[in-house]
Amino acid sequence: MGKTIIISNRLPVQLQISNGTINAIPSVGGLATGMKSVHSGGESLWIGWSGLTDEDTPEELEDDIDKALKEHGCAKVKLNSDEIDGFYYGFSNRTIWPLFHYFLKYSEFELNYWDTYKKVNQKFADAIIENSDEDDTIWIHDYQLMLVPQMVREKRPDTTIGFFLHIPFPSFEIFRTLPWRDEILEGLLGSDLIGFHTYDYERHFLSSVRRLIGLDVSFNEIYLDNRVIKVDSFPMGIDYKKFRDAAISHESKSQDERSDLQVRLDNHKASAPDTKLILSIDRLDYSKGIAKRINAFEYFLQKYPEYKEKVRLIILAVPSRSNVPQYQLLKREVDELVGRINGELSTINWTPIWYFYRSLPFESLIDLYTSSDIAWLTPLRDGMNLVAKEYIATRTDKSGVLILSEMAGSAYEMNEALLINPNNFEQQADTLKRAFNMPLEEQVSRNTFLQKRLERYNVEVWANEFMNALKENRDLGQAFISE
Ligand code: ADQ
Repeated sequence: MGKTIIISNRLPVQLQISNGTINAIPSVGGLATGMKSVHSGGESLWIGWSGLTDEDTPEELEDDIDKALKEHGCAKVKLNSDEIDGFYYGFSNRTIWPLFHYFLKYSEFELNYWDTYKKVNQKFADAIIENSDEDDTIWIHDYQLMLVPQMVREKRPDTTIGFFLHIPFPSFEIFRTLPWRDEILEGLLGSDLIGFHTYDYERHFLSSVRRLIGLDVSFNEIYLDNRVIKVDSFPMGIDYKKFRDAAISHESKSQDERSDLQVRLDNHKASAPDTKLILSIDRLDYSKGIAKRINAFEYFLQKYPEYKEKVRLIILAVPSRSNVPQYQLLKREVDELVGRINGELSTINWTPIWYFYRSLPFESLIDLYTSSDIAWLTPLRDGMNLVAKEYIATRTDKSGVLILSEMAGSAYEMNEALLINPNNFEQQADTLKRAFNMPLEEQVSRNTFLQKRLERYNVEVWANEFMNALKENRDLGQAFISE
């Protein structure tokens, strides 16, 4: 049996060169965090972009770069800065990302972006062919690489190929606006199995396949050129044990071992025991609804002024795609909102919002998860949202309230959370009040169900289920051909 080849735009480590030394920095983001535990456990090779453009890579360091990547079980696809601009910042993040998150007005239909996307997808497909054998199983990830399955299929008609989309697949009415809609569907249909986080995304995809390219679809199977392509939903889990264990060891830390952030959080608790901490963590992305959340927080304090000095909102926004204008605008908007609200409402003893715009180490994430009474996550659209699951996993005493947007894929599996519509400020203000006053027994009861589910359906189970379904479908497909 061959190896598993994982392919994604970014590798689980990003390389940086400073003073001739190569540093490997762990990648942040849902895909990297989730798949890392799958990759480190098994026989696999991960192919992707290293984070260095050709222009940033001195020729004499090429071999050292390959060696550094090999240590992490990785191989690189080389990209120059024009390719990164057109493929990543362009088609992936200025066309597909906004469109698939229902931000139609942000989506740019630029022929140049599309041409570079095709060219770079071909580079990824070539790297797969170069680094794999016929009997390997290929698992391609996410919206940056939707043409790759068919490009590999053309060269390796019998190879087993799976594809997983980490973001929503939009409804037919949205998807049909894309000028290259047929090509994207045909690219994906090179796979044997196409996975989505939720049944709705799966349904939207099947409906587009049926209505746009008129293929024969039966239930969740598509018949094409003597092949059966299976479409299914696999809601992604987290490395539950990793978060749980980190929270347990966090509790046993002595005073001296506590991080500066934890000391600050502890001091806050000690000086204002009645004040509750509300946490929000996201990449700084318009799909995550950060600006709306801050406005809703202000509305909450207007509607229920008795909570002034009783709550503090911590916003951790991780810098993301800062070359794209919409992200720069959002950064400015969030900076201004936080400044205005803190300026207007702060008192000697109280700053309503603590705002961090940076990527924090894993330990600091745990400090924040374990110290916050409420997690408030309000994406306007989100494929899954792993932060919601990570917060629950770290609540070792089962206390804590999760307020979660219904527009996140994770809401389908997290019914015991307080689910809200992020556009409804009235409902959010009332839900924050409810969370603030929720009796401990109710918190424990809700989190017991949530934790059990997260522990059972962790990221390893998720990956295994996908891989098993892929192999099963391959066998089924072969039986279909020989009939
Ligand atoms: P993302 O949009 O990146 O992922 P999310 O699922 O919330 O969103 O994952 C973020 C990840 O980054 C979490 O695992 C979190 O721990 C980590 N992280 C956040 N802030 C951090 C920080 N400051 N420092 C270090 N790590 C941090 C995309 C889709 C999601 C989908 C995932 C997985 O947009 O909808 O859930 O892929 O499929």
